[in-house]
Amino acid sequence: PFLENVVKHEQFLSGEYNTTFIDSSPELFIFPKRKDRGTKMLSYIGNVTVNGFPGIGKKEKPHFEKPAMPYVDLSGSIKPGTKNILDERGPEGLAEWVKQQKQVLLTDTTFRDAHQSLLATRLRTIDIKNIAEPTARLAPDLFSLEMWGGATFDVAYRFLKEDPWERLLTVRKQVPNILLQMLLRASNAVGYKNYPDNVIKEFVEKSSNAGIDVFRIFDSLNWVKGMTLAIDAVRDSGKLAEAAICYTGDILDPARRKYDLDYYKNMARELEASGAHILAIKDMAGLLKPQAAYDLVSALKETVDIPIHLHTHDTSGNGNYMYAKAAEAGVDIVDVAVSSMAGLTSQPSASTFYYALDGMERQPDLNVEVLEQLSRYWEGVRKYYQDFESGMIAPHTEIYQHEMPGGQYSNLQQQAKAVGLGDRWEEVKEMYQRVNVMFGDIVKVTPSSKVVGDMALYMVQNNLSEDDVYERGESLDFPDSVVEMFEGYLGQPHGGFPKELQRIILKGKEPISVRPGELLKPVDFEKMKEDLFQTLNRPVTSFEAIAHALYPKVFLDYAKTFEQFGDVSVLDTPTFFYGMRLGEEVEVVIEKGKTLILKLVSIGEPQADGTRVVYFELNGQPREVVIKDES
Ligand code: 3PY
Ligand code: ZN
Repeated sequence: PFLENVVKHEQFLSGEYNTTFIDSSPELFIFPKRKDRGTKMLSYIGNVTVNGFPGIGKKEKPHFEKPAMPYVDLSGSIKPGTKNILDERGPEGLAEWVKQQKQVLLTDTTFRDAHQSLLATRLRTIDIKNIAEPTARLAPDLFSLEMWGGATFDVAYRFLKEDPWERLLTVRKQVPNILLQMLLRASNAVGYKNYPDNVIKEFVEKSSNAGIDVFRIFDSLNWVKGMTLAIDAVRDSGKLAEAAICYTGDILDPARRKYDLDYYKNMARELEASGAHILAIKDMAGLLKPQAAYDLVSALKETVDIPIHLHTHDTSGNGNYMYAKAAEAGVDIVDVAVSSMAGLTSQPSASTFYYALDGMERQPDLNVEVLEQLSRYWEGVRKYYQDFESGMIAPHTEIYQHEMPGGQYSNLQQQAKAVGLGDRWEEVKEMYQRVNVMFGDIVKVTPSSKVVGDMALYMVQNNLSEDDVYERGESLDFPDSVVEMFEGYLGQPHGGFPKELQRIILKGKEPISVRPGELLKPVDFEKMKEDLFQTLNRPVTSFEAIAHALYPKVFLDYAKTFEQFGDVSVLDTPTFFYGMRLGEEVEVVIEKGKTLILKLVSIGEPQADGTRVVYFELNGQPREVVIKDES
């Protein structure tokens, strides 16, 4: 059916055939209906109803109100925005336009970092899709929507059983006017380790084809040498290369001189010289204090000519005060989220920032009532994800001590619980801080932050102190991630690794000092596609081949689940997480104009082989599925 779709596609018929239209034409992947689509969906629902959802467990489905949709007329044309400027003037022209704006511009992170940091990245495409066009119409003055990258890529496949590329294509279709932005971990792409150079290039090219306009590129050790390949790839794609400096330490603390103003100024100069169109200050843990922001932004404004985009997490509660000081110092763009998805480990609230700048000439230029309407929608949606909330309910100023990134806090807490350290969480946080000192005070952001977290867990679990590591290190089996980082496979930290510790951890292995990408064998994508064709018994797209190159097992597991349950991304979120109540009826739009009406009639008693028969009605017709009861 895929090839049938391709040869019927208008671009193929018009003779303009090239491979890129395949990747940017989602309709090619919509195949004629298979007869058993309904049964597959019922199998999924039956399974979640009987066995629960991973991370939630078996739980009675709560009653949720439908999220309030904003009032918006969907009939007229959509007001042009920054995406139109990019298309007309190119990346340099857009950067110039940014510098000319008097007001502070806003990036809305609700579709990515906000839920990565508040809801364990579990936000599903359907809840984004429903608000994407209203957002495009109501908030065309946003600089960008951060909606992809970071942890969203693997979490979509791994836990949500949906395709992240579909999310990107869908949002692009609904939002033609605002720049779409992603977070790219430089040579780690959207993963946790360095990948071969051709994987990074291919990933950037295809992400750009599918709709990304702004790539925020960072290296987890602030190693510029690890970033240039990604910057070049983005420039080659004609999109905006936003190169980030990860903010670490405290420039106001005279006792901590490793990351001082000169360090940041030098890195900014290097990134500008490497071809960045925009400079980002990525304050991933929310460590940047208001006066520090003023000093840093003022200094960087004098150092580089490109616009400055500031990112933070509001864990301490100081986020908006810090942004106001950055605005005074001339910051061009800041990252915010709609208020019901803002604050704490997420970004500062957009409307709070708006009101904070009332009476000031740099106040954002947008309709704040619209932000309230969008916030009401998200307030409703957020309730669907209540089982993924971190439990943090008030500001944590201890962040200034442990320096853990916003997106890591709840993850490491889960990791600690999984290894039986749930009741020693305070010790883990303290150890995280001590490990950082032992590692020589490094930048901590995905994936280096995970290495620090792994080592902290390892030390708490084995009751080890720093002295123990130095004295007994030769006989200790350190976590793989720690060994790999000290081997140089995440790149080189500022000032190098502590030599003695590196020797102990590597136990005689020689570290590398070159760019890991230079040593990694390129992926043969054509061969990979052929192999996948054999494994999956169907043609695979370039998008899928990249997913497989980045996450082979995660992707294949996803493909297997898709085979078993079909496309579950069309289910409403409560049904996806909790299944159905007895007697409940839900409507599922499986494609435009085609709706299934499902009713759960009864659940049979467990049988001798551990299965249960679950009885449904599908469009009024009885259907039953057999489910293995895992309890
Ligand atoms: C990510 O890499 O996912 C991050 O959000 C880092 O801050
Ligand atoms: Zn962040």
